[in-house]
Amino acid sequence: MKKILVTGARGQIGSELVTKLRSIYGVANVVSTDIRYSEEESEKGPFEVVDVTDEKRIYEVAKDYQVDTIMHLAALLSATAEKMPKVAWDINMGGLVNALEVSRELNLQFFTPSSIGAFGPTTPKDSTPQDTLQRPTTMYGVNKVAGELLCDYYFERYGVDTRGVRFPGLISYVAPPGGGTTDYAVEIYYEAIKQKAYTSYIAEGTYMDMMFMPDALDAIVQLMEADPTKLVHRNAFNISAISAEPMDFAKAIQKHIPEFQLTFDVDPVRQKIADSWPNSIDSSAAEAEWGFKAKYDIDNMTKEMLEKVEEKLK
Ligand code: AKB
Repeated sequence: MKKILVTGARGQIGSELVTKLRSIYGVANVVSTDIRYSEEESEKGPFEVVDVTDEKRIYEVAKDYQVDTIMHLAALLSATAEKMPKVAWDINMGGLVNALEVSRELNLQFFTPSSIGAFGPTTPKDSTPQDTLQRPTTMYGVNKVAGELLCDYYFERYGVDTRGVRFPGLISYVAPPGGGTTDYAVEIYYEAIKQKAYTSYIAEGTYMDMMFMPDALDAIVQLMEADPTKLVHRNAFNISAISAEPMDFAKAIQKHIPEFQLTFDVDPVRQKIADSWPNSIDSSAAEAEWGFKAKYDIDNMTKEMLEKVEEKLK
């Protein structure tokens, strides 16, 4: 039985991951932590305030609860990181090295997400291979590549069981993303229900990888449970479910809301980030080494997103 500490647990992934992990491993075996206190969160199960830039505090909580795994999610996303590059470096890299150090000291299994942002304009754009050129041009991407290498280093040098995936844009109706480049693919569903219209800050024809949150959560659990002898790669596996541009979302939404209208007002900062990322990544290493398989495509995801967002907004 695992005992897991989750950092950044109130963010977009953490809000759902903690619930999923508790349903598998038991409420008491998942310690939710975040920089912000939450009454609601502390009523659901073990919850502690942890600032990941404070290594001593991560150590204290990990030791007190005798966890055997850290899932380190606390990080700034791409668009926010571009606004505050130095803060992003401090949080994204400082938090990561602290969580890795605690994992080394206490001999813990370790997961942290990388991203399609770890690729750059010189990376092959279509079917981006698992092992390829990674020269990102954003602070977020620099953090993600350095993070992948750092996790490999802790595995090779200290034997820490580090594992990770390169997440595409994650789409969910539970918690909103904050400060990402792919956030339009969540906003579009809310606006489809509220206004029957959406203005995209990403230009028509800009393809990026996307995935519905249930597939992302399954991937984390599956990778962490995977037989280590089968893992050729560790940090981090390409995984994707959907390669789509804004019009693909509009067309999928129009199957349920025919009057839905998509217009464009491009944000140059986020567009530049999107243009530097792949159109579609190749998940075959994850499929071969630990059986990754997404259940959702754009159509079944859209149906569920529209139903759930409608219920939520009632
Ligand atoms: C972002 O847009 O920054 C994230 C990501 C793809 O890593 N959703």
